Amino acid sequence: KEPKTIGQRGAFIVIEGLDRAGKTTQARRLCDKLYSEGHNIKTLRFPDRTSPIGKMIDSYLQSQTEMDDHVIHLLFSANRWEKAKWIEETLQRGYTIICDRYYYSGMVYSAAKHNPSLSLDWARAPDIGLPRPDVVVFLDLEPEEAEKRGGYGDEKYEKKEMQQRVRELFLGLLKTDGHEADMKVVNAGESVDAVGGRIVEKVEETLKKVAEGKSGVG
Ligand code: T5A
Ligand code: NA
Repeated sequence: KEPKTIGQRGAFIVIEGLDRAGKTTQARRLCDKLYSEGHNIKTLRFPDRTSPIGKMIDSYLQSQTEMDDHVIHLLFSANRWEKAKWIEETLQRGYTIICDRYYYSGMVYSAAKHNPSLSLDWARAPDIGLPRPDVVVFLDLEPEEAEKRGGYGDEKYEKKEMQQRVRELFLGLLKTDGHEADMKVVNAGESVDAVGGRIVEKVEETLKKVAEGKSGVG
């Protein structure tokens, strides 16, 4: 069918949050909703575990491979750069992209390790120049609540102390000027429907801005 947004670029929507905050669940719901309204949609997730770099990341996250903190950080970033051109082109073709995690996760998870030579600024550097989102929805959840959800504890970073530091760093990004996109916080502790409704509110504001040519990024 004809794109609803023909002649106009799509919006770049990023869903961020702690492990188990419901990012994948909500990204899928949002995709279905926007698609049913006639938008052209593509989805993306990071890490993309399908590429050769993604396979190295997967092996690290499953504790099958050990890596220096800087090395794994740069692989996560490279994994995004692998998709950068595709993101630009897809937006230009009028598709809205819904992306499950992006460089915000990249920065905060690495900086949360408290490695003295891996500051938040160092962590940000390799991602400079990647396509900028029009909106970032941050799903905020108490690590205690996250722990109660299915599957928690299987992967490398799924430990309460780490998640607590990650949350503090995410919330810190909200107060930092110049960290690009408009970051919107949604309480992820409510029901799937309630959280979904809040996300749609935020995203509709952004879609309107993009349609009016008023979103400065993307
Ligand atoms: N990472 C990632 C980095 O260190 N650097 C980087 O640059 C990047 C991109 C893997 C790890 O990699 C790190 C961060 C991570 O530690 P991942 O592949 O995104 O990243 O992780 P996953 O394990 O796939 O996903 P998450 O654990 O983050 O889960 P989601 O997607 O937030 O949550 P979801 O939707 O799968 O839901 C989890 C469970 O909760 C339930 C769901 O049914 C499911 O069982 N649930 C709810 N329960 C109650 N109420 C709600 N509102 C619920 N919503 C979902
Ligand atoms: Na996920």
